[in-house]
Amino acid sequence: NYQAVIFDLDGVICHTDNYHYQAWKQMADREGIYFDESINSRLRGVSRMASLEIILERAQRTYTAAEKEALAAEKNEIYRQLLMNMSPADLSQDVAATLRQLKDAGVKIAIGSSSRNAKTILRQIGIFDWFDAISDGENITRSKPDPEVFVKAAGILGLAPSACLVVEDADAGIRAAHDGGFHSAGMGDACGNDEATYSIIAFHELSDIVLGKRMQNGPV
Ligand code: G16
Ligand code: MG
Repeated sequence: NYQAVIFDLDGVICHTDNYHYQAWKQMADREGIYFDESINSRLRGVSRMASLEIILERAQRTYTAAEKEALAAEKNEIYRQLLMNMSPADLSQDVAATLRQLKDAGVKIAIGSSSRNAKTILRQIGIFDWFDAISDGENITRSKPDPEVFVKAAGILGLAPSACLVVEDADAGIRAAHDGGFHSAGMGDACGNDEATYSIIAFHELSDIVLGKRMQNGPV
């Protein structure tokens, strides 16, 4: 059994990929840089500045550090405007019911996200105060696949990594969990990741895993 579950945010608790895409796309179009959905999928779980570097691989010229800061800020302004469209309707029944079930069973729940906008998103969808710990882009110096964001979440909970399960949709997040000594459940893009302890299709599968009713995948 696990004493806590640390959830990635984007792609796990809710879906903001399309907003990230629209915001980066506006910035890229203005700069005349080619950008599409397939490049966007490489940005999953990656920090803002690292995402910008991936987008600039297609740029026709080099950008100074100050110009990069300005582009990232421009994208974030557009993104934050789009986030204002989010509401409790963006929280699925499956996620809401599972979180409640875990809390009712006495399992602690935490967020481990690369995003500096994590708290805004949690407030928009109405679950900010459900969590026992929030570790996000604001309190880390190294982005996933570095385990820092999850190690800090476990630290706030006062638990060892071995007592926590990490839930992730990105390969970088599964690697971070693995390297930090956490068991993990991979979903979405990370569903087939063989470094993950479990693979899940539906969120409610977490109840059985956390409450000790389900076996691990093969050796990891
Ligand atoms: C999320 C997204 C990434 C995004 C990153 C930083 O990570 O998956 O695409 O680049 O946050 O976001 P922001 O620009 O808001 O700081 P996660 O870890 O929640 O999946
Ligand atoms: Mg994610």
